[in-house]
Amino acid sequence: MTINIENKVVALAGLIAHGREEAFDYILGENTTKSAMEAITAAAAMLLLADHPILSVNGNVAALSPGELVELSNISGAGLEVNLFHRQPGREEAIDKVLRMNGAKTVLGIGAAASARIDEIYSDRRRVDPKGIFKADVVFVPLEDGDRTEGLVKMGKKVITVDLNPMSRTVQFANISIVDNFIRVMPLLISEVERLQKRDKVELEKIVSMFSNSKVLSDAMNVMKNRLGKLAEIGVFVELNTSM
Ligand code: PTJ
Repeated sequence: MTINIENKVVALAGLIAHGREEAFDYILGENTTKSAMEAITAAAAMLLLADHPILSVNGNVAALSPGELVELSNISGAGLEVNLFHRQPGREEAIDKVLRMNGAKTVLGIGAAASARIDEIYSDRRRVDPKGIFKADVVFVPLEDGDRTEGLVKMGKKVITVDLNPMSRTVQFANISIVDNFIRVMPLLISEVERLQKRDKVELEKIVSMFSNSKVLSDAMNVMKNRLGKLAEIGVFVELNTSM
């Protein structure tokens, strides 16, 4: 599925978020960097260590990689919960349908099921499912707004995010930030979960404890800075791509 607003899966603001992503991906070089891969490995380990992991699904991620979200849920044991910033009528149901068409058996957070309230969050996202985000210890919140990430962290939850903007409040607050395009991240995250599935708890804990979010953010900014520096020197984008 592509990013369009006709079927209600993606909010109008989702188109703006998508445009921002394209700009950052251009600067990053449209590749998964070494430090993004480190973050993906740490995220896989954190999901496997969790007692109640939840994958939070918004309109953009449901449109971009629905099949991979269901696959990640199946192999990691994490629940799928629809949690929207823009709760226009019909959107939750449209996203529920997309996930079920891609094989999801259970989707949390739809309609009255989102009966719990998180006081630390001020947007519509505060309404969550008591069986899902409310009791989760680890929450995967890709393409997220900063307030919610901060709220979840304040509640003592571990937060994993995906965001191409290394300066967003979300990546600053999250425990593990993957600065990469969501569509590149999902297949890699699935294969890392598969690879680490048989490792023991001590080894997984070591991967998580060795991970530094600030180092990963600094690396992402350096990759962008260096690419822009090269581009400024050469002045021709085509040459930049072949010379790096
Ligand atoms: O479906 P809803 O109602 O829950 O709304 C979803 C959006 C994305 C509209 C909502 O969460 C929102 O407004 O988010 P923001 O504050 O625009 O933040 C989204 C972040 O995700 C921005 O920093 C974008 O650069 C980033 N982003 C967008 N698309 C991708 C991305 N990062 C990685 N991969 C992408 N494909």
